[in-house]
Amino acid sequence: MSVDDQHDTRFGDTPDVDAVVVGAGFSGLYMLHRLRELGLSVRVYEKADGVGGTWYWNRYPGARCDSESHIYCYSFDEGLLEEWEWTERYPEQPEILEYLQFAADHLDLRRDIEFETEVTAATFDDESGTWTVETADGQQVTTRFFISAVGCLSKPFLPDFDGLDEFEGEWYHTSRWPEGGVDFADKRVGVIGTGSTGIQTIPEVAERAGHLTVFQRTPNYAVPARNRPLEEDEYEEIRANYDDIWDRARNSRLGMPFDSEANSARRLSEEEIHEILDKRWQQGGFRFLHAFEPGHILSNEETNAIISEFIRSKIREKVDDPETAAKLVPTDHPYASKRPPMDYNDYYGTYNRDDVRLVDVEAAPITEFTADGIRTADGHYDLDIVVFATGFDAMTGAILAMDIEGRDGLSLEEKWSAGPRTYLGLGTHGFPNLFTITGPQSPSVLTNMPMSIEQHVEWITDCIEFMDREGYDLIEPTEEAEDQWVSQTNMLADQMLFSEADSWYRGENVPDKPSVFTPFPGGLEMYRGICETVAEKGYDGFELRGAADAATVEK
Ligand code: N01
Repeated sequence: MSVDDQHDTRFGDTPDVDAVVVGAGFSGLYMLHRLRELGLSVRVYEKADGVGGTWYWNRYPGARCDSESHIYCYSFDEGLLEEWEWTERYPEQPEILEYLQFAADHLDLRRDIEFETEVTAATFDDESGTWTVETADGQQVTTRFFISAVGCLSKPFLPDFDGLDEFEGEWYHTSRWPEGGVDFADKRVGVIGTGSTGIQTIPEVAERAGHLTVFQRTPNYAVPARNRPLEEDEYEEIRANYDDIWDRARNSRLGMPFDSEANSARRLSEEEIHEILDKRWQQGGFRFLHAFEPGHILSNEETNAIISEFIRSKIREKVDDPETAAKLVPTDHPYASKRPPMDYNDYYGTYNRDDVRLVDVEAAPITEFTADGIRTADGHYDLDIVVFATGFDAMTGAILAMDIEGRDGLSLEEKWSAGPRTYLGLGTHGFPNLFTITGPQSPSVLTNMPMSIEQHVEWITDCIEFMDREGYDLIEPTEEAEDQWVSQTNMLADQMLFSEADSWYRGENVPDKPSVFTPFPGGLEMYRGICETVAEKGYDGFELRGAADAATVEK
């Protein structure tokens, strides 16, 4: 099908395009590629002036991906795998951005992307069975499929501190970093936040600033990443084994091809467990989370307690001052019940520097910004620059930033007011032909993202192909299937340790956001199997409506 030969809707109207995709990061780019292969006309809208998504925006010093580079890329295209070569074990932001630019050129994607164009609204019209998508610059385009590729961590969260307007210094959110960088030389800098981002950036800022004050509310379990250059022969071996690597990654819980030393620690002595942990500590990164089967670590209190204590002892070893060490040791949540961060550049050792100070804002919260800095309940800190490493309105924030209206005027914001409700994280009842790539209640952020993205994009592509082949215009999850999926996601989460941490996984970092566990916690392998079965059964749990007679077929 070409732009001039588009699919008529069931009432004969021709939409402007077959599909609108929002976002030109990993998911939007691949979605565009696959839909074009199907012969659909596609328009991608991207707010930024270039491709990259997360990797366009997150330019803060130290920004790097915690997934290993050889699996943090597309697996579907031999040419991409052959022509691209990562330089380090973990890819740095500029290199990932360059990779996505390279992929966009390699697949000739840019001609269907409108940059610097923000989608503000999308409204479904039941009469014509089409969506009307609106952009901030006043465009209106009709489309058959409306596909969100906005990412899970793309709407920054900025706490509402009193007095920020009065602050006379500079301030930046890590995910809206100026392209030219920030000059920290001789400046008194404050960093708020010690999540994955804060832990990546704090050692880098400490290197550059005159003085650094870190405002920490909750300490975290940072595991050494053990980054290093990738050697040529190592890379050759990776290339030679890619089929096996992808096969193992796709059929794993976390979308990573790593083995565990043992499925469970249950029958092992504490000494044996420590031996394994020591070995995995040396390997670093997510290989540590694979010391035992990750599902076991994430659900077994006893094993998790041993691992948590193991990391605490490592933190105490690293930090010279016992009082500072005590503040840095997490005791309020189990390891990995929040997203486990990685330490690239001696994060804990950074607190041994004379020019770095740690302030516990759980004990004495930030009360306000002043013209000269930050006031907490027990003092004032003079600052020239403040860095907000305060995270995101995750999982739903960027989708709900668009005013999405489904059948009968139902707004998505209203529908999700008590937390997201989806079927498979791919769609939601009341919103026909809306697909959400790595949407809430899919594995997404609990996995190596490109693996989950590819699985979603391929499933959506197959689904659209099926619809066209069988003569269906509209697809929409049934309410029953959705209710069942939400219950299943919650039930699995309740069996794990996630409820023991206040985290963005549960929306708890954003005031007034409903506290609901949002990713699907059963793992990529289980999830993939469920999605495949749904498709094999003719899209079980979805309602399909046909072109000719608008007949409703419940599967
Ligand atoms: O955000 P976070 P992030 N006063 O929400 C603190 C991904 N990522 O940007 O823990 C004081 O984790 C907050 O404190 P607390 C990764 O999935 C990926 O670091 O809520 N402090 C916390 O310390 C990650 O999980 C890569 O008590 C306040 C911090 O700010 C996700 O992005 C690299 C506060 C926010 O931590 C988000 O990480 C980097 C307040 N009012 C990140 N409000 C890759 O590898 C918040 N905080 C791809």
